[in-house]
Amino acid sequence: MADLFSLVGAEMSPYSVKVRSYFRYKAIPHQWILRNAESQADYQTYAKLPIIPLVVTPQQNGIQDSTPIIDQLEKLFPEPSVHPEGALRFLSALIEEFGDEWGNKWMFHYRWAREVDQLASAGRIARMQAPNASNDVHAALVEKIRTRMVERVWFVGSNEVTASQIETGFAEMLGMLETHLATRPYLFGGRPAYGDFGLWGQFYELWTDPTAGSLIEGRAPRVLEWIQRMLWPRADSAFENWARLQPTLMPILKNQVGRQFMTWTQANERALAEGKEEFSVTLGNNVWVQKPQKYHARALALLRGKYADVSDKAALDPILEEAGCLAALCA
Ligand SMILES: N[C@@H](CCC(=O)N[C@@H](CS)C(=O)NCC(=O)O)C(=O)O
Repeated sequence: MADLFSLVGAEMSPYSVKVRSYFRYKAIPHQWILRNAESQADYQTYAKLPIIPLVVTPQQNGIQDSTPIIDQLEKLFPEPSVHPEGALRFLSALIEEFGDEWGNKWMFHYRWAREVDQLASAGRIARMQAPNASNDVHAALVEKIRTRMVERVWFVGSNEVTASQIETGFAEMLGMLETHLATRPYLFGGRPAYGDFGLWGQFYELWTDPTAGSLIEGRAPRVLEWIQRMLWPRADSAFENWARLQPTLMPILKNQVGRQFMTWTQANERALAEGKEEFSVTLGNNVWVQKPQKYHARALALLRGKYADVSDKAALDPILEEAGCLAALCA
């Protein structure tokens, strides 16, 4: 047991399942520990932030935040690498960040916007927290969780103004991803890349909820296969090159990552710098309104660091420029 990593997380946490999928891909010996009252003492010993997932190494060090967790593990377990070569390596990191941050808006919105999803999700969380509760206690817990989470949905920017934009954006992404995955098992070809893990964590959760799950199952069979494949990812063949990926990946980079996420990112950053309570930004043809997200600044700094570390940007910059992503990275 001494060589085991512990992964404290929850089935309904996109960042937890993202890291679990990575552990499985790398065949890293680990135990999955459900975050609940029973694991509380261990969790408190190693967690510095009140979030999951938490990874505890065999040397008893706690690591948090799924992106740095994977970065650290990738150094210890470099094969098979999750990083494609050249410009694709950064594009994969960009999609990872997009999944974590923008994909989380779809996920959180769909989970808590409608009654059918609220009840299904609060019910699952309540059973996870208190599996032995009587029916009455369970019902009260469901209501408590539902009320608390619905109140928090504004946090990711889901509100009356943005709800339809989030849903339209998700439908567009689903269509583009379906096309992209029609000829390949993973985002960058025959094996999972860093970007797959970030985007997949959110898609997996969307799939397990009633409304988004039915959209995926009804409209996007290739995406569904990818979601199921990524539960136990495998290296089937090599990564593809940009020439092959470009026709169906560039539309995703342009319409989703550049036009929406990176534009939003810059506006969020400005709003934080100006100490604003709320900000608005034009994304495509719509005006988006929300309170700034503090946490995002750290993730953006990390992404900019990765961009700065790319030694030869000759192939990368024209792609980022065309996708509308360059300005936010060079700021
Ligand atoms: N950026 C972090 C985000 C982690 C996160 O937000 N986790 C959520 C669950 S998915 C959490 O623990 N939230 C606090 C809570 O639920 O009390 C990561 O990638 O690990």
